[in-house]
This record gives sequence, C-alpha cells and structure tokens, in this order.
Amino acid sequence: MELELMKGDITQIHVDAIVNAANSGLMGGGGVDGAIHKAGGPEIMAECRLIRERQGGCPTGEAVLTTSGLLPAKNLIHTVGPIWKGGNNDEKTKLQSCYLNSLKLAEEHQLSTIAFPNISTGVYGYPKSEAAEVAVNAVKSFKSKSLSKVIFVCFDDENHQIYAQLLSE
Ligand code: AR6
Repeated sequence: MELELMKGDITQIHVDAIVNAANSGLMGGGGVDGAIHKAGGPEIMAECRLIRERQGGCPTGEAVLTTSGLLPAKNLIHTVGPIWKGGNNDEKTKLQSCYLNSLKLAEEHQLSTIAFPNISTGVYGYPKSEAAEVAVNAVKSFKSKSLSKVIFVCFDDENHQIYAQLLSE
C-alpha cells in the first residue's frame, strides 16, 4: 500500500472513498463533517438517518459506508473518533479502530484508494502529534488486499508538518 500526504480540502479528492470524522449520532456538525455534508448534498444525511433508525448510529471507533452524494469521491465512510479526555480513557485504541475499521470496510467493498482526514484532532481535541502517530502506525499495520493507496489529507499547517515528518522517517 502506498501512503501519500496531501494538504487541503478532503471534499475535493477523487478517490474510491473519503473518510468523514463524524459523531456517533451521524447528525452532521462542523469541521470536516460540515464540509462533507455541505459539498455532498442532502442525500448523505438521508442515508445517515436510515442508519440511525436501523442501528442507532455509529459507536466510537466503528465505521459505516454511505453514498457520497455530489462529492467526487465514489463512496463515503463515516467513522467516529474518540473525544480526548486526557489519554487514559482508551482514546488510543479507539482512534486506531477508526483507521482499521475504515480500511476494513473499504476492503469489503473492494475499494483501492482511500483518503483520511486527521480524525479527532479538531473539536474532539486529540493532540495532533499523538493522533498522527496512531494514524500512520495503524495504516502501516493493515494487511491490504484491494487497497493500493491511502492518502492522509491535512487541512491545517500543523498537521501537515507533523505528517510530513512522520512519513519521511
Ligand atoms: N478537509 C480535510 N480536513 C478538514 C476539513 C476539510 N474540509 N475541515 C476540517 N478539517 P474536526 P473531530 C480537519 O473538528 O475532531 C464535527 O462537528 C481539521 O483541521 O472536523 O474528529 C463532527 O460532527 C482537523 O484536523 O473533527 C463531530 O461532532 C480534522 O479535520 C466532531 O466535529 C478533524 O477536525 C468530530 O471532531
């Protein structure tokens, strides 16, 4: 699997799936979640509502796949990152699960390219360096079959610098 770094808006990326940093109610919100729903249109929320009715949403660390609506990406995977509460509340394991379960779901749909935002590093307050290390290690540990490329999409300069350093090591 090739690992790539990009800076910018994940809603504009042409891949088989982009990943959303959602909340467990799949209710939409700010940050990357808000940007994805805005760019992708109401079809995405309609499918989130069906998932909510069927299974009550998406627990922290898990992932669900929906239509990507008007986005250039072919599919949309919603995962729910942990809220940072100091680091002793299973935050690391839950963040690892976000990446691993999203990759697993992509493989189940035979996808070959996927792009991740920096899950939990915005409103959810996960320290950026620690989150980047978890993300890169989780992706590197994943034994892929269909997936050939994983793109880390950083929106802010700080995350971009952290990932550039990590991926060059
Ligand atoms: N493209 C790529 N990355 C982005 C974009 C974008 N368009 N916009 C922001 N980011 P956050 P969280 C980066 O807060 O911490 C929502 O309200 C941003 O710089 O979006 O997991 C949900 O509904 C940051 O590094 O997600 C949840 O309630 C990263 O995305 C809650 O926030 C994640 O920041 C989830 O919080």
